[in-house]
Amino acid sequence: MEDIWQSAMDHAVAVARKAGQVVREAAGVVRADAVMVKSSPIDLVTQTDQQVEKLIIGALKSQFPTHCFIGEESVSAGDDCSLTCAPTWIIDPIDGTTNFVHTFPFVAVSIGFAVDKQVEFGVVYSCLRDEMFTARRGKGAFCDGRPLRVSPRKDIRQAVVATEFGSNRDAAALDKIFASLRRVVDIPVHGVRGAGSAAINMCLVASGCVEAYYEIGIHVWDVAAGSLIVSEAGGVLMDVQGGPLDLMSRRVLATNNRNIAERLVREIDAFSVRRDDDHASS
Ligand code: LIP
Repeated sequence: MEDIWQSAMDHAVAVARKAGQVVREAAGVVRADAVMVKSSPIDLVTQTDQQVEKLIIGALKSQFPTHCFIGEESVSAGDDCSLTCAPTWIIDPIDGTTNFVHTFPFVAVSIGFAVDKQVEFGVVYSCLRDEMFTARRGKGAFCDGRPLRVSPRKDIRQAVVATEFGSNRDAAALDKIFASLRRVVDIPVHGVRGAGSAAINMCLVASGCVEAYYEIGIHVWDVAAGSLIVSEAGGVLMDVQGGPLDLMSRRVLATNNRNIAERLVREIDAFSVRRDDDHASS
């Protein structure tokens, strides 16, 4: 089994690099009329997202025709979004589409691979900055081959916390997002930041640049790869109300240690969003 997944990971890294080159070349030349919207006016998608997802899935399927695939744009187009025990590739062709449209430099190709619902390896290619983040279960996390380690800071008052406003503009959700933010700022922490890409926020936790990242409203393709990069760098993953991270719940809390995670759980005003695998109302 070991060798099979290692060669799959090597292939994923090569595919992510190729996909990232396409994204990099397209960034900065996105025409305003080529930007479309999905669930809300600030949930953006471009032809590059769709083209790059086809490129990634095509390249992976040619080597692994029997595997399952969950891709952001394929799910948007009506494909099933269920995580079963089967080997499953979880793909976000452009994590940070708004950044891509505006050439804000945090844009990632994210490829996670899960077996038995457990992420075996994760690849996040920060393509505008040309940084390749990788992790394999039990074998550590790396950026361009350098080992990653989370921040050693223990005191939340010395922490930088990353979070995002997401694309939900429902008034009740916004109230909770701002209430949480106010409480976190008021701890007080050293600062609050947001890269505009869940995958890159998680790589920032893994790299020790920020102590924590939380968000409600992300999708499994935003965080599958990044979750393993955080845990393999020594970090902690939780639900925003405590308890284990559920990749399909659309809620994530990633931190450098358990104390900071538990403190943030106390400050976050959590709310539920429709799960990625909720087929009842689709
Ligand atoms: C984005 C996430 C980000 C979130 C945005 C969006 P996309 O992913 O990475 O954390 O705040 O609303 O979901 O849509 O660019 O792949």
